[in-house]
Amino acid sequence: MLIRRPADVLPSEITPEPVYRARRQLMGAALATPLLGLAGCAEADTPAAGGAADAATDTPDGFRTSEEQTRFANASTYNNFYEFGTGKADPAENAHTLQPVPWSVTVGGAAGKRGTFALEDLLKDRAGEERIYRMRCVEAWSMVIPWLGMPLGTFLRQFEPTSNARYVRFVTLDDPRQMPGLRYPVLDWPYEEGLRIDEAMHPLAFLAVGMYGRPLPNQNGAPLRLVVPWKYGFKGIKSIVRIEFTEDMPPTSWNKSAPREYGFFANVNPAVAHPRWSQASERRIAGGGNRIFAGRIPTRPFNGYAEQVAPLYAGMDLRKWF
Ligand SMILES: Nc1nc2c(c(=O)[nH]1)N[C@H]1C(S)=C(S)[C@@H](COP(=O)(O)O)O[C@H]1N2
Ligand SMILES: [Mo]
Repeated sequence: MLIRRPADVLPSEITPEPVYRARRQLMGAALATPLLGLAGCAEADTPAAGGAADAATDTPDGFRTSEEQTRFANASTYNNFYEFGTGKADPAENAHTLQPVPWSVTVGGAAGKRGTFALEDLLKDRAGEERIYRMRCVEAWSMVIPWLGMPLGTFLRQFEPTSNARYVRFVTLDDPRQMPGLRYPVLDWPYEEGLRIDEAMHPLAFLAVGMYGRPLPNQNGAPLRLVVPWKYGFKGIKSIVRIEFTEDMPPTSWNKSAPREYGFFANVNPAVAHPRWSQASERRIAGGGNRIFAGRIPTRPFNGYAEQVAPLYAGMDLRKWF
């Protein structure tokens, strides 16, 4: 397949050259061959003409939407990554201090294989995939992003979780030398998130190492970040250093910070308003021109992935378990 590189920003402009080259090698080892062999993904090169969300379709598995994609230039400069500041432009400006190579991930808890692993080794023999997902932030803006990576379940199963593994906990890097925002008590650092094990094993749950055919920019969560397209964006924890299989529901940063506003499940639900704003619609960031917001569109239950994921929540009161 051919992944077209957006012409407006060169990867070498957003990442210092040596870091970029090292990451390119990592990506090459992990992803180049399988991605080159991947068939049937021409849509990545040609977003639907007009790009109107209502004219667009998803593949039946939800793996790819034909909705107009957010430009790389916007997806990599309008970010939430509080470890680098709370302004939308702060992460792109400050995340150059993050060192995503080399990187290791520590795995613990209810699993047969625990320990600290070099990310390079964990990715070496994995097939890469591209997923084109909607991303809906709880702040009511949204993007469409082509991710590169692997299903979360595929990645997690290599650690042989036991039957006691009912949840998975993820933790972000906690290094003030690399993350200037950690000096400010905005959240109870490190950032942490979690999923129920069946959510984590769902085919739509994804671990990204790249986007738009290139390694993840630091500000988007290099070198490894979670993507859970049917949940609000804050579940998509960035720059993961620790994964733990647990018996109990793990604490999550935003829930600890404002339990009335942010729940553990955080499934996108237009019918349940945030205490301070409606979730019924969203501002889509897509297309070109000077306007970064393409317009307001209705928000869909489970962010448009209800067909795939609603069975995970059968019998649950989605208003109570927000
Ligand atoms: N470690 C960490 N992960 C994080 C955040 C953060 O502040 N720190 N912000 C979250 C929020 S609120 C959103 S909407 C997405 C934004 O991802 P993007 O900047 O790549 O679009 O990252 C999520 N992951
Ligand atoms: Mo968000």
